[in-house]
Amino acid sequence: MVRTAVNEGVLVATIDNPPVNALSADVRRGLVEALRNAAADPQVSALVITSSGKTFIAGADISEFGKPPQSPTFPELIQALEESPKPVVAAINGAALGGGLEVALACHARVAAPGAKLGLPEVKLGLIPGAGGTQRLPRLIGAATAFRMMRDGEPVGAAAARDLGIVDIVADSDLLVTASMHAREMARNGSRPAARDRRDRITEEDRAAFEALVKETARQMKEMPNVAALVETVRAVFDRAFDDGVALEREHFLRLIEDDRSKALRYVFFAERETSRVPGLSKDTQARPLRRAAVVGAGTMGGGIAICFANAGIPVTLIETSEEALARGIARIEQTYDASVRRGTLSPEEKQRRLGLIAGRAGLEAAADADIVVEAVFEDMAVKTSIFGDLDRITAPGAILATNTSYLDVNEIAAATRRPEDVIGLHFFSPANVMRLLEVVRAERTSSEVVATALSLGRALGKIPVVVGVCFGFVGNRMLSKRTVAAERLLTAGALPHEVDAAVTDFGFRMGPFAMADLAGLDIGWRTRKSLGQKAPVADALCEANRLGQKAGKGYYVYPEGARSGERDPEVERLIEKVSSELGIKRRSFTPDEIVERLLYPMVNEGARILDEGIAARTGDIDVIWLNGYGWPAWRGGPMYWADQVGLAKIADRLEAFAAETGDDSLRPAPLLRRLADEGRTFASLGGER
Ligand code: T1G
Repeated sequence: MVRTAVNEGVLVATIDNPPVNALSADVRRGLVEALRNAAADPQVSALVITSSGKTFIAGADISEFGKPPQSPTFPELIQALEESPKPVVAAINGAALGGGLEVALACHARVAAPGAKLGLPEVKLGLIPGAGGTQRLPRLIGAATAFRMMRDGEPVGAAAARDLGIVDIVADSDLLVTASMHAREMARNGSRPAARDRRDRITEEDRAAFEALVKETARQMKEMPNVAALVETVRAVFDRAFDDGVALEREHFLRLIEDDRSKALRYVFFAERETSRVPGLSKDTQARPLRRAAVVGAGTMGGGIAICFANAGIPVTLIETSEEALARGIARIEQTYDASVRRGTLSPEEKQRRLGLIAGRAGLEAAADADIVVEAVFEDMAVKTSIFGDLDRITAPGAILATNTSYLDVNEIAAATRRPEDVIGLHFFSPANVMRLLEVVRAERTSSEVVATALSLGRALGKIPVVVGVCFGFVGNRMLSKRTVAAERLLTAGALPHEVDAAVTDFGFRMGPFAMADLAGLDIGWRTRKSLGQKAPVADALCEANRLGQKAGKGYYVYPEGARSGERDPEVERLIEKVSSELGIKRRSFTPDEIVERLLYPMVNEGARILDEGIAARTGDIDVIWLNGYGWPAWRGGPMYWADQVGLAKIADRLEAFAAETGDDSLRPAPLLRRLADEGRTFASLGGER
């Protein structure tokens, strides 16, 4: 766990705890022992702490949270570092995050490799730094700058860390040599500066800047208790002694560790990484090299997908049927990049470089040299099967043929080719260059190598790829369709759009279902319902009245010229009441809690069916899909995690009541949900079991 070696009077302690050198109890023990040995060894004048691998220290071992703390605790390690009678230098060879950076801050100097990243991301886990970071970092770089780093949880690079005052030296040559030389120099001049003693950055100007940032943070403080705690703890830098500040930090940290939001966010952290474990797919399955891609269809989705490839540095041919359609698609891509340049998140040079990776062509023959083709034309099976038949003929053997369909049968598409083993679904979410979720739809004949290639590609594109099976709507849209039916039913039963949307945004979503429908356009759902012979009386009536959403200036809401969001429209409310009357429904009011139950329990029920059918490998995958594709609030963990907190027995009983009340048998508890409820179990208790 911690290897030590003495070299010319410097004891080098190297942490070796793969995969990311998390600060487990063993590592903490090894470091305290190295400090003790160094103090007792007259041949040792100083210490250097470093790690093996590409990460310095990824922080505390998150999997240890909630378990009884093991000695030495984190604070004991920090104290041993700072009080070491011999100077201790951190040689930061890679990411120093959370407790990893706090260890470095407790050292007397910090030397970083050029590619190192340093940050305190605890806020993303619903926590605050818990090993002195909220007190030491402000003393090194000022409270305002430190607060922003901790509030946003984003790391900084080595050079920026030096400019801020976190790092003393960026070692352009050998990190260990540089760090050891610095340690010897400190030993020679008896220097052991401690961050805790610094006061020069804590000024009235800094306090003003800090308080201004706090004002900007009001919404986050209201929504997340850890952000409020962070404000109070950093403010202590101005008003309290160091040890009091550390005590306050510790008090908040220990309370937040038990907070339900933090537990959910820690669950999400592991669930997002668990998705890469695909049943039946060996970790050693080699991905195919993808040197060039092609995207068929330069519409909103196709253009967004082409941007994903270009952003990842993969040359991509964007294919349309005509030069005019192509020109429109390329123009839309340029507009997207121009917006990033305007926001300052992309340099003009980088924009040009990425545009240079996108070659627009008319005609499918242009896909001939692609290692992977992603089809993103409209949702018509005849069109898709024709395109795949052509691509099968045009592309080289071994080229992967992917469809971006959001609900059609990928097996049927694969059957249109002579290479079903090379056909897969890559379901991007709109806007494709923004949304992190990628549903990787594994068809019956898709080979393991193609699945492995899709997973590797998804990560290269900066996505979270989740493997799902073939069914109507796969996982996300299949569950969404249940919420959509439930939302429509609430309208005819007595609720109004703004009441439903308010209940959903109060639950934690950024947008409610009706505002979302107006944004996406009501005609998409209308076309799908018509193709399936389904009815949604209110939504159909709105479409028939040409109320197609924001693009039409009105949908469930009305959008006055230039308005930033929709406003209630009495005309819509009269239309809804008329539909209820025609259906013979006596309208009644619904509480926000009832609205949430009626919308989300049917989704959870569908998730249970999806699990039972093997369309998703585990409950965590379903949660990751909803967190990254549909805006489920991360601090609630995802629909299946949330259902476990509500209690499956309660959900099953309420679903029985909904089914009886509506006569809709599909609302009856799915067999798996019923079984778990009767056994007093949770979805989480399933593990890999189905
Ligand atoms: N604890 C336990 N396991 C961890 C871990 C951690 N801190 N970080 C990563 N892992 C596991 C992860 O689950 C995965 O496992 C494997 O390592 C590779 O991770 C007191 C309280 C470091 C940038 O929030 O950001 O310190 O799936 O796929 O893409 O104030 O991991 O292989 O079995 O992400 O190369 C604060 C979390 C903790 C940093 C590397 N630290 N980690 O990214 O690998 S709280 C963090 C990361 C804390 C103190 C507080 C990233 C990474 P498996 P990976 P990667």
